[in-house]
Amino acid sequence: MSNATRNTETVHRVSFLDKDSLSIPILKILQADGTTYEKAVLPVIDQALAEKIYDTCVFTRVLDERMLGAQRQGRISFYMTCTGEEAAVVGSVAALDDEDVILAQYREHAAIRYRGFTTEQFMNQMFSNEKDLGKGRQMPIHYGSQALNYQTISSPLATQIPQATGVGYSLKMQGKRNVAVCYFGEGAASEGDFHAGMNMAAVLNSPTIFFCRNNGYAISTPTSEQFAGNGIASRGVGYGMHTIRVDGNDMLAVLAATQQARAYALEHNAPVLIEAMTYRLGAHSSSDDPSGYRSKEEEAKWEQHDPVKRFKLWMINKGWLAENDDLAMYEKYRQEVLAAVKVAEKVSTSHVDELINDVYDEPTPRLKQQLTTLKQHIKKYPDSYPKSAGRI
Ligand SMILES: Cc1ncc(C[n+]2csc(CCOP(=O)(O)OP(=O)(O)O)c2C)c(N)n1
Ligand SMILES: [Mg+2]
Repeated sequence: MSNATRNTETVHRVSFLDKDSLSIPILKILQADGTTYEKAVLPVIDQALAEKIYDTCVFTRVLDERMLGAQRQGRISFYMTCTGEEAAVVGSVAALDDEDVILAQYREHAAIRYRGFTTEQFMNQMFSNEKDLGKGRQMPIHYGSQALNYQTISSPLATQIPQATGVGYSLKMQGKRNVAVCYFGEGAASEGDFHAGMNMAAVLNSPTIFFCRNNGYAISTPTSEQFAGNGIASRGVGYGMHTIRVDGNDMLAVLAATQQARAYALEHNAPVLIEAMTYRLGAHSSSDDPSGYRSKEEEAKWEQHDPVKRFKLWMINKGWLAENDDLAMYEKYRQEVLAAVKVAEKVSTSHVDELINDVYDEPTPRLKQQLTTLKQHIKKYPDSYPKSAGRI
């Protein structure tokens, strides 16, 4: 046959497939009480790795709590939390090599932290000051770091998906033993870019891990109103991709799936799709109020599945952590974040000329014109802009 259909089975009466024709199991390793399922095959993990994972979770919880507070106080303009999804993000990044290139959506700051992004770097970005690696030109939470192989977050949904396909392909062409890793939400998977990127990756054999955080919502839209199919995993199979669905609140399941996905992607020069089933415990962003579209009972149910608590119990069972060991960690990070806020909010913004630098090799005439207009505007309304922006 000239097309690429695989099976040659024929039937002689009409018989349709439906979404339940494909049964997709969920990988679960860790139980609610911190013990593992009897027949579970554990990921590769030692005490040092477990401690790094837990430390990243604690930092992320503290950062989210404090920075949402800072947003409420008017100190930063916007914030998004990862609360409830820490196992999906940290469990996956912990399976990677530091040279694997991450292209994230926006709720994966725990991953850049895991790679070594400092508290000061977080603050410089969120306060849009001149020390920010992006020179303060992006909204808060749009982190990026060339040194950490973490491409800068971009607000338009799903743009990172075809880009990740290209990054994975280029890593292969360069002969590197590394993969691209693309994080996205189930909502972003409704964009055309998702389909283009997935299909290209499968056809062109791009070693890319597509990691979907299926957290139940795209802002206020529940998954039941987003798609009628069997989640996102069914699409991976449709594109001819190695695919797995995991309990996204189970640190060990996510770690195991991502370790094996990475090994497979490298060995076969092929993409893998991981669908992590989780729940966005917080609001979509600091601009959102979930009470308008979901019940407190639903949230309370998911609070019972706290991924950080479950992993902590496992560490206690292993004898790698004692019940109250983390109190000091939480306190240390609270102090650290608070101190970093106080420093970063006093650092001046970049010179306004930086707005158009390194966008193109040379600023285009149109950009130069827009900058001139902006400077005139700032001169006219100096009180509406930070003093440092007025250095023109
Ligand atoms: C192209 C585009 N359309 C709409 C938006 C507005 N928007 C920002 S986040 C979001 C929801 C995305 O949901 P999901 O991908 O599930 O990620 P989650 O927020 O649940 O982590 C929407 C609609 C956008 N940023 N870009
Ligand atoms: Mg979502």
